[in-house]
Amino acid sequence: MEEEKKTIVNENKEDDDNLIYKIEEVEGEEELEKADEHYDASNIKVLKGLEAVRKRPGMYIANTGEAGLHHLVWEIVDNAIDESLAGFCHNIEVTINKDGSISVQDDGRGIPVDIVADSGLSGVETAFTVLHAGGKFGEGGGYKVSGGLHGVGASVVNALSTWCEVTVHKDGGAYFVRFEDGGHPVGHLEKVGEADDQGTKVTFMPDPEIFTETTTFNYETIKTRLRQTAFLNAGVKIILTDLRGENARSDTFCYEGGIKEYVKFLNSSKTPINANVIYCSGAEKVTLINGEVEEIIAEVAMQWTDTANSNGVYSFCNNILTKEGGTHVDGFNSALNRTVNSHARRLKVLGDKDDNFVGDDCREGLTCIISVKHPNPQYEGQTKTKLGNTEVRKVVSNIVSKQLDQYFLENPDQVNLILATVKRAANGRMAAQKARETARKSSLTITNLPGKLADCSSKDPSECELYIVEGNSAGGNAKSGRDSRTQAILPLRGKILNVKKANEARIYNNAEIGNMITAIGAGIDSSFDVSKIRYHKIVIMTDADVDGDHIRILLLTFFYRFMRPLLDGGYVYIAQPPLYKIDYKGKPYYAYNDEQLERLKKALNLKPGYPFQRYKGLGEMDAEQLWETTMDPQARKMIRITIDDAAEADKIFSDLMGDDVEPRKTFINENAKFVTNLDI
Ligand code: 28G
Repeated sequence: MEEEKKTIVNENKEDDDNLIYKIEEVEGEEELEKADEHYDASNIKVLKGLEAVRKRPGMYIANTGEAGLHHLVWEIVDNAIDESLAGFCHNIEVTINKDGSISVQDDGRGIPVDIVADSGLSGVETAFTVLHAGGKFGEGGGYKVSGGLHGVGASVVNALSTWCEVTVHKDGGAYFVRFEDGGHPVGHLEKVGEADDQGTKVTFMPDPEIFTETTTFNYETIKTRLRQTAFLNAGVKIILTDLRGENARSDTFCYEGGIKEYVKFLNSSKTPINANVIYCSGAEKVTLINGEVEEIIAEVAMQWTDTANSNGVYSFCNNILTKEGGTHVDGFNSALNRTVNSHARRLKVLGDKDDNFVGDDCREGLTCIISVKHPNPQYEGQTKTKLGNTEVRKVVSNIVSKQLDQYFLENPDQVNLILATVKRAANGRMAAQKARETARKSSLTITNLPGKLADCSSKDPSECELYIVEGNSAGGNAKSGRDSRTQAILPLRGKILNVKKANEARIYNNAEIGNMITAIGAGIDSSFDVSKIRYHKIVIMTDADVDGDHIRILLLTFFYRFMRPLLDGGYVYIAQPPLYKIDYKGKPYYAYNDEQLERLKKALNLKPGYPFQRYKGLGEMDAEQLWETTMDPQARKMIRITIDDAAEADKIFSDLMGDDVEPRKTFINENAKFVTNLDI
């Protein structure tokens, strides 16, 4: 058997370059030898499959940009995590190699090396060449991470790599196979030696023909994801190492406390209400209508803080972030409401005549991780990130109801603190509602925009821009310098309210914020409707100094907490005024950073000591300069703010809002994950 197959592959290899092409021709031929028919047919299918992946990578990974590139890594790491969920892998090492390839190694059982009947190939080759071969991995009661949104298996990674090598240590042997040019095997899986340990190692080089934007792995991106993976899989040790560049970097993640530690981490710069993270967990077997029995594991970790925010609940199914929530979140919410209200009644925090607390009240300041493991998850929603399995709702709600109730009974001090927070939230909500109603009434009679706003004449939001400008004088210059057809200017006087600390009613009554809400014109908080925004670019323009940084953070925090869809939709930008100006032969030259300044000096051939101006604030530029350097859509540079990962973003904000000045300063420059550079 083995020998026959080798012959065929070697034959094909003679014309390796055109292997796929050649095989398409072969497909029509019916003269194939009987014995090889089965193998050849599946080989054709395999290579056609891999070719399909290369033709339309977008069907298998998010995109062919940086996100898609990193999906390859998640894909392989997820397979190692599956092996750890099965109980056999405890250590995972991820190494970015000097040549730019990446290796993932686990100490699991090793991918099977025996021949798989269906494909006639070894388990390893099957996994790396047959599309969706991964789909079977979960059979037999395992929990599969892959199979989620982009869980498409090792074969997709292989198809999108210039080369890929797999080493397996298993049952005393060391086995090796290499693939090239999008998944073509170079020979077969071979026993290359002995081994006294077990595990799998995969190394691959992403194909620059596919990933045309970049093939450079981002250490921070991988680090954040692996840390999250370690939090979600208690006890698994994940080591990330970067061998590129001068100094090797390395981070190790291992959390015995799992999601409990995740909550602690997310709250590390917030002030907790309940000192210890509350943890509920359990597993339930559910019999489906078709008689199948599935076991669902659920865990929830929660801690309230004094930070005003009711969106701190993050949910996962099989380690995949379920951004749109789903039945596990519904189950949690109903249990939380029931339990909080029943204890509020018992402890007379709610009187007989009072209405129940609503969901937002109960979640005020709450940071919560919900993690379920399900053998057969169904995803729904616009982005397929909403868990749909109805049986999960009851499982989570039962576990949380029972265990949170118990905790509240056993910890009277904690429950009182939590209920006080919930009550404060309810009071704030009611006051805010009143303030909102008053605001609505007055805005019904006067459809006036704020007096300070210099609006643009176009009424087409897609071409309109709102510049929020620090200080009245810069605001004046921006107003004279702008393109008044599409650019509106709203000057801000001094500092705006720190919304992290202010309560909601105060926010509605704050003049600067009120101006912003009316100018943007889409409401606020739960009534915010992004389809109504009057400008598709909201540009924050502040000085390049500490005060400017601070105002920018306050504005971003405000958007984050009260107009989140603005950030989700990528409508928020940061203007980039130049830092330096050199006057040379009667013409101004601008530089936006130190590196550019040096390049400019060289390009102009300036003698050392040639004078240049360092802009301290926007006010130092006249209207024309401000237009030329910072506002002219043809010439300006802006940074678009995006939120990749809400949990991380909230943490970043909390860090920034803390008392340290340093993290704020480095925010824009160093948080590449949070801020993506965009030339416009
Ligand atoms: C290092 C990077 C990525 C993996 C395993 C281990 C097994 C396995 C993987 O089996 C095939 C099909 C259904 C059982 C399972 C080994 C059972 C016994 C495994 C990885 C076999 C898949 N021995 N480790 N796949 N199933 N690590 N790491 O990919 O029937 S994938």
